[in-house]
Amino acid sequence: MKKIYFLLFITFTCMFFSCSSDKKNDALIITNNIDQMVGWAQNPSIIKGESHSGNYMCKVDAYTPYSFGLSLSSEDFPTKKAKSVKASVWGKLFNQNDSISLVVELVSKGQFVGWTGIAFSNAISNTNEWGKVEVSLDIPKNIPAETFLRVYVWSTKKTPAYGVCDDFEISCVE
Ligand SMILES: [Ca+2]
Repeated sequence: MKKIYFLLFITFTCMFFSCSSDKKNDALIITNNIDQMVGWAQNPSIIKGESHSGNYMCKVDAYTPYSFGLSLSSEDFPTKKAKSVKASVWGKLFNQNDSISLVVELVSKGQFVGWTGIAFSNAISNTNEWGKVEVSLDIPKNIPAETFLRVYVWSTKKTPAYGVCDDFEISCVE
């Protein structure tokens, strides 16, 4: 049931990610600084504090394991042309052992078409400092219709793990 709530939630909230098209490289670039969400979406992941940009960011912890995230239909991103998806987010850990990851996945009718994740602890050198977390996922050829691209931050274990993130950027590379 939690998974269903999560899917409904990100389906709704993904509308608020900003999309732009880089005509020079013909790449789709999607960004979200979380501040643009304030007043538009109520989400337990969004908190006010010492964010990377503006005043707002997302948290993940044992009670809110999934951050605010992107869920974009294949109709709205260039799956036929794109060879890979690059995603980045600025993250902060308060305990280097906490298991928090940036995840990029392609899902069609409940089945994973592609999945990758990178642990914050592998990308951020120092606790209590912002660091850029980046990951890339190759897009398989001939992916099924009704595939969704999802990007989110995940507190991967049920043990208490607290981290924050801000300023998502997702691009489809042709
Ligand atoms: Ca922000």
